[in-house]
Amino acid sequence: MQRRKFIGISALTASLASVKINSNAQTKPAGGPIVISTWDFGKAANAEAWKTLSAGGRAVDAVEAGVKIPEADPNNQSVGYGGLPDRDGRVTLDACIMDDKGGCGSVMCLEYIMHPIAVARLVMEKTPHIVLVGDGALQFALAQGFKKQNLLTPKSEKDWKEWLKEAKYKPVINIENKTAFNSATGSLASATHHFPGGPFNHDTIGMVALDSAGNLGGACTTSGMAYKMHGRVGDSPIIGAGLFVDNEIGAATSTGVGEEVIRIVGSHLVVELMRQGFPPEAACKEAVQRIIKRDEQKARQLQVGFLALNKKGEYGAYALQNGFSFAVKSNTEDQVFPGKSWLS
Ligand code: SD4
Repeated sequence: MQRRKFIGISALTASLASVKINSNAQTKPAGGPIVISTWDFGKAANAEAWKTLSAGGRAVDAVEAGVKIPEADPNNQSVGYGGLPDRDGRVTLDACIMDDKGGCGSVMCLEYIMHPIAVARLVMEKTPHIVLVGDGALQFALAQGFKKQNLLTPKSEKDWKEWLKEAKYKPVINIENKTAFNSATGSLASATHHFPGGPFNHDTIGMVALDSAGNLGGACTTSGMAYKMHGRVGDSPIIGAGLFVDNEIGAATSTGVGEEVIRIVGSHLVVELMRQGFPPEAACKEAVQRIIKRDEQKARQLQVGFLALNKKGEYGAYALQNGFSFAVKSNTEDQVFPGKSWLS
């Protein structure tokens, strides 16, 4: 028994050593309440979530309220209203939510509803199921009183029509321009969201929080990859891929090329690594390394980022490419950080 325990600890120590945690890791003890979310627009979403957390509310309520901000923002072309459509011009949304009791709900390929996260929450709470897709998800949403509306804004329609001229089907996530991260404002210049020949085609909001009662919650919502095939679903609404919450250990979420995240069931992997003793940033880094190991050449061409929070309120992030950013709000912090990455 003793020997087995020793071997277990030695193996863990060795694997942690191989991770080579950067000395200025953003894995700082923060304690709860705390909320973290992907990208610079996470800051406004965190501010909304904070209203619930600072009033002693539940993490699951905070994250739902928080991610509704980018969902309703017509200028955010990657989440909810104003999201870039699929190749057929249809805005199809993916979202999932998890609470501290192992509850989870998800909607995939949902059209016409501005707040897919709220529908996912009701799937969790009002049905015996976890996932509803397409027409079934819409039917459920309408029955719950959600309003049907056109989510394709004139700007997104114009961008799609521009894309149609060449209609190059390249579901490749752009790699942000590393020089454009403004650490003073915590924002990525809009130019980074464009790559030659087209508008940016990603940015999901993934948000995880720890409330003052010490409970975790998480939400993830997106319009997915721009100009995707109709019916394509990424990692974001898949429990364990785009989001995972285990109230004993921690929570994680992801952004980037969903197909790569699904292959490694990324967010679940990050949480399981934290269970083994990895700090959040090291857990994210190890998950990124799984993607690199499978196909290094391919990994050079795409972006995936993970964000994690453990039960102690420590957080960390890691991405394939430079340019990933994440926002943190706690009693002591209200900032956007550039995420560390494999490629600089
Ligand atoms: C997807 N992971 O649909 C999403 C897109 C995304 O940053 O996160 N982009 O694959």
